[in-house]
Amino acid sequence: MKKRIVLYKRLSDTLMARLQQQVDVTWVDTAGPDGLARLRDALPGAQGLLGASLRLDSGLLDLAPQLEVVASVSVGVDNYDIADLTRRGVMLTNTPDVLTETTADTGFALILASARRVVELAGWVRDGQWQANLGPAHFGTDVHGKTLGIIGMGRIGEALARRGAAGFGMRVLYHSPRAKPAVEARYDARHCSLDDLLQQADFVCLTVPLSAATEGLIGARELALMKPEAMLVNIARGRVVDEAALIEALREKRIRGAGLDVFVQEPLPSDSPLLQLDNVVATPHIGSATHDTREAMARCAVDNLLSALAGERPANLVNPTAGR
Ligand code: 8YV
Repeated sequence: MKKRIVLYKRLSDTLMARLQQQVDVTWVDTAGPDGLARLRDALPGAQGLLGASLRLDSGLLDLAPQLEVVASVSVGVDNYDIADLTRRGVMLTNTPDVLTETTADTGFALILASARRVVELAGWVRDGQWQANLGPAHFGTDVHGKTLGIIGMGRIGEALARRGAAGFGMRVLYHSPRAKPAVEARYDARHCSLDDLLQQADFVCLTVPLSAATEGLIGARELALMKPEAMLVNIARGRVVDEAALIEALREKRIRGAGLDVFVQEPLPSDSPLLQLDNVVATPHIGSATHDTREAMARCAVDNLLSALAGERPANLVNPTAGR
């Protein structure tokens, strides 16, 4: 008897065909006002879930008492109650590694776009404003040779350090719970306190996972420590930053600008004050969003799901004590 899974993130035809060979698949479109109701109707009897970006609370999990595994198409798992899943004996898997380089590219795209005012000035050209040679009013700031401050030195943080040190000759500072001697040796990076990093970095880049320890990590106090010519780049999660404090610091030009790919509320409302600021580059959570990488993530999630349903230990198990 094939096991049944609920799929709530679209897969390529290739991956869908592979999945349907092994399990019975119930596709649920969770978008729109009735999306959650459709998910609730599909959950009873499901042994597996595959998707992303949905908060699977206890109310939903209560509807799926036979659930064995949740395979997330993401590296971040802040939208799951891991303790609750573990108590229920439900394995949670994620998709690290496959998205590291693409997400670090996004981080550097935001560093460069923010520093050189690419979005603002591209709009200026499009609006027919380019009538003469540029003057200081339209100059940006250099990236090469500056100080890159990375908060969070995991896979993505290290990929950013490589880009900064090897690609742009940047001095690399980083803040993380533990020093990473290998990273320091490879990129001449220096482990420092959060305050030291904020006071010295020209680009402060957030790559930490969202947790109780990192929520609100960058607030008014931390922003006030940054140099007025410094820029903040967030490719982590919106709630790592006190968004109201950031808006005020940007409005008052207490920091030069921000490159943001994640927000407290996503999609970012069109009336967000962030979108009224010329010194903000806002992108719609495109961190891992390339064709190749999203296919690789989905493939990794399918591997994790099928492995777990076959009674094996999945490669990317977030909660190893579940299922025991
Ligand atoms: C997307 C991410 O949210 O992997 C993560 O944690 O934030 C992004 O890659 C995710 O890929 C949604 O499918």
